[in-house]
Amino acid sequence: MHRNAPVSDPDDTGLTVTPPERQAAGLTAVGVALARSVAEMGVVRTARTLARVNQRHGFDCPGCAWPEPTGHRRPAEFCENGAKAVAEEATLRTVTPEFFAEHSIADLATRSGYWLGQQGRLTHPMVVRPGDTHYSPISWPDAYRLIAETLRGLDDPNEAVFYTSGRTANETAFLYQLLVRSYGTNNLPDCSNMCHESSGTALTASIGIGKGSVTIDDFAAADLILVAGQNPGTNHPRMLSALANAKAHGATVIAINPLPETGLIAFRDPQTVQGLTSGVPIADDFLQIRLGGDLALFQGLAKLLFEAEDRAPGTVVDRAFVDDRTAGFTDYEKHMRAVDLDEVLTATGLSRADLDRTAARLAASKATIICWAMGLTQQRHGVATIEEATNLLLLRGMIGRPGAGVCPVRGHSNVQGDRTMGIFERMPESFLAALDSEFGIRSPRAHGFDTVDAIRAMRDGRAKVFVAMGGNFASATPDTAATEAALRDCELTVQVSTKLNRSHVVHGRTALILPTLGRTDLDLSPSGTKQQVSVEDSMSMVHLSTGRLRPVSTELRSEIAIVCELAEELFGAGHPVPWPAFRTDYDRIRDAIARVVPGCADYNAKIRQPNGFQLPHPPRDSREFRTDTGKANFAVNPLTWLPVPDGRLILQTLRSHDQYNTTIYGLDDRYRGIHHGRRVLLLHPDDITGFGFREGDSVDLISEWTDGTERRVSGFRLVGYSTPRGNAAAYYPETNPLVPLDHVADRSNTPVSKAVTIRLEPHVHRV
Ligand SMILES: Nc1nc2c(c(=O)[nH]1)N[C@H]1C(S)=C(S)[C@@H](COP(=O)(O)OP(=O)(O)OC[C@H]3O[C@@H](n4cnc5c(=O)[nH]c(N)nc54)[C@H](O)[C@@H]3O)O[C@H]1N2
Ligand SMILES: Nc1nc2c(c(=O)[nH]1)N[C@H]1C(S)=C(S)[C@@H](COP(=O)(O)OP(=O)(O)OC[C@H]3O[C@@H](n4cnc5c(=O)[nH]c(N)nc54)[C@H](O)[C@@H]3O)O[C@H]1N2
Ligand code: SF4
Ligand SMILES: [Mo]
Repeated sequence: MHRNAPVSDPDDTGLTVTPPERQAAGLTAVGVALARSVAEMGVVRTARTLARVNQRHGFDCPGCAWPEPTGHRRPAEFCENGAKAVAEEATLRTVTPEFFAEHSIADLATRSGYWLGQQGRLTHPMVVRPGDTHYSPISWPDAYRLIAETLRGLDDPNEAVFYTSGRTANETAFLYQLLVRSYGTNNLPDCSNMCHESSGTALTASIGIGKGSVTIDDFAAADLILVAGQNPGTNHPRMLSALANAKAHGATVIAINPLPETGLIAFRDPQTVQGLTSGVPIADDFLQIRLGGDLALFQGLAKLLFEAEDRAPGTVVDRAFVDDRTAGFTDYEKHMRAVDLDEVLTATGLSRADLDRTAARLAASKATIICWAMGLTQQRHGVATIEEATNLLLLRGMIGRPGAGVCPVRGHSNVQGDRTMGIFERMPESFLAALDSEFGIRSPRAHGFDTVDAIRAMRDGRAKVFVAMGGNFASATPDTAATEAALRDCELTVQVSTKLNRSHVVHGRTALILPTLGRTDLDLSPSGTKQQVSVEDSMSMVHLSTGRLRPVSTELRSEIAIVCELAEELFGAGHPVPWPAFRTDYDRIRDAIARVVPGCADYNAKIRQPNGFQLPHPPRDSREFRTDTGKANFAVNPLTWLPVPDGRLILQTLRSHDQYNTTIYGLDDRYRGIHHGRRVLLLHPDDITGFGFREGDSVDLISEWTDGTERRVSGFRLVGYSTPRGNAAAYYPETNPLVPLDHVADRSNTPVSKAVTIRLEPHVHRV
């Protein structure tokens, strides 16, 4: 039982700080990956498992959504963090009923997320009822009955909320939304609401589809690649190989980031002999921008592009494309020409030379890609910022041609697929109508709750049942105190999970843990055949994934089985959806997907092609834009940025190299030189002294909100770091208590986790 798992919680007393590393990956990364894997699963299981990551007959890496190469696959198609994600799931440590008998919920509630995750895989369905101090085992049928009875007892189906985290495969996602809509609600919040929702909102308005327009092959064909608000060395490590390859083909790469992230500065590809010894500098240029300054940057660059067009008419603006395929250009041009460049310099903290150099590169490039992630989306003006990035590309006709386009780099490995399959509180009428006609149900039409609205509804007593298909809602969401109170107020909370986390110990009056198979686990049908699932990556490639490891417990059920069995209990015999058939043969689910989900015709055959298949994307495929105007829309936005209030700091909350969202693999952030601890605040050295502190001092961070309320987290060590003045950085989820629930992005309702106004106070040690 839970071999090698920590018995006591680590603290930060051993925290040390060294200079940030200059190069990402290389031999150290290989060593770290292997050591972690062997510790969790032993030598034999490690060898078997890692050999199958991202291979054609293997399983899709449960790490990020970066795509696999379409051509030749190397024997090791994974990165250090992919190996960590696999080891975390394939661990042989277990959390059994005996574990829950030993540890009361009150005890578990005092443990860190790191400790909880390190205990191992959940093995049995568990329940806690009002008055219980411990979780105790429950049979699967009793668990389903409990959920079904509670759901049937609600006054209105809209009093239930069904969350999804982005690891869920397409088949599960399709059935889960079908269950939820058959039950009668569109309350389908997901992790995307906290992640790339701003990208989806902006791209849908601008180009008519909320997904990226480039493929992995476009990288090799690009002249210029902008990487804005993203830390690929840690969060999408194999993207560095794609960038290195692009450079080998002559591309220029510009990093736009408040922090000099290690992987972007230099990268050693552990897959090549040369990469083990020498590094390739990835970024040709680094624009050290102020937090929230990107909208101003993109507008400033647009102004300079119009001035370049004046100097050499017909060379910068792609007139044919603009006239034929876009709407709103005249207003956009007028607005951009009026942009005040001095304000842009203040907003971005960049120099005029930075702007001129970048504009010249944009004007000269024949194929430009703009990549981005959370640095752009988790801003109050995130949607407008992404619209401005898109405007810049449209102006140059840089969409739907080789080597060019928009590239929102997705987080969770199947977050994009889940949305395609209907996990969205506002699916379009065409999808709902197709679903209804396929199954003979009547889906509700009223929009449901997204993540932030779901928390508000639970807080206000409008939602009483919370079901989560994966994820860690209690830790991942903003305003931890408010969210935890909202969850505790629920009549029932249900977590379908692989690993123990905070959301199991912050629960409703009755709570269930339903342990499930992960991506790496063997999933056998009742007749003994290997079941396969499918996923979609960040570039709309859909392919199969097959788990092969023997599950750590015979009690684990697949997510699909759990959804089907719950539906059978909830709806009884005679429901028009063939739940039992879906449960035994996943091909049947895919046949239904083929008839309901746009672009999925012939799904079963197409996912069995060697690379799977690519979903249609009208702007990419044929420069068609299915927007309200039938053309690509130039958006016009006011110049918005983030001044730093006097005596205050703007805090961004981000990931260390040793975590996957709320799953903490270890306490090191190697590339940034932080070791054995996570409670650090990275700050410009002059700000540390300016506020009267010294490096290494311990401080409390207090966020201030417009309604006068304050939120505090304690005991963070000050680390001098290269970041713009007034801009600080600290790890999530430790800092989530600071993000007010109402601090959300305009139009996408995404929590603004990259711009929280804080002040510092010396930390007073309580005796
Ligand atoms: N190993 C690992 N891989 C992961 C994850 C993980 O936790 N661990 N999480 C997955 C998920 S769900 C996601 S969404 C992605 C997240 O991938 P990222 O978006 O790379 O994740 P963050 O750590 O939030 O980093 C945000 C980056 O944006 C920069 N930034 C912050 N604010 C601004 C700004 O205003 N302007 C600009 N230009 N830059 C800014 C930060 O300095 C940082 O480099 O990664 C996925 N992959
Ligand atoms: N302050 C701040 N907050 C943020 C962010 C930020 O940058 N700053 N980032 C946001 C982003 S981008 C995201 S995506 C969210 C992440 O939010 P979530 O997706 O909710 O959180 P994760 O930490 O990825 O969830 C981890 C848990 O998922 C479960 N799990 C893992 N694999 C499986 C599986 O195969 N099946 C099932 N059923 N369960 C599984 C395990 O129990 C594990 O503990 O957090 C958001 N919150
Ligand atoms: S880049 Fe992402 S998907 Fe690829 S191996 Fe690494 S973590 Fe897994
Ligand atoms: Mo994410």
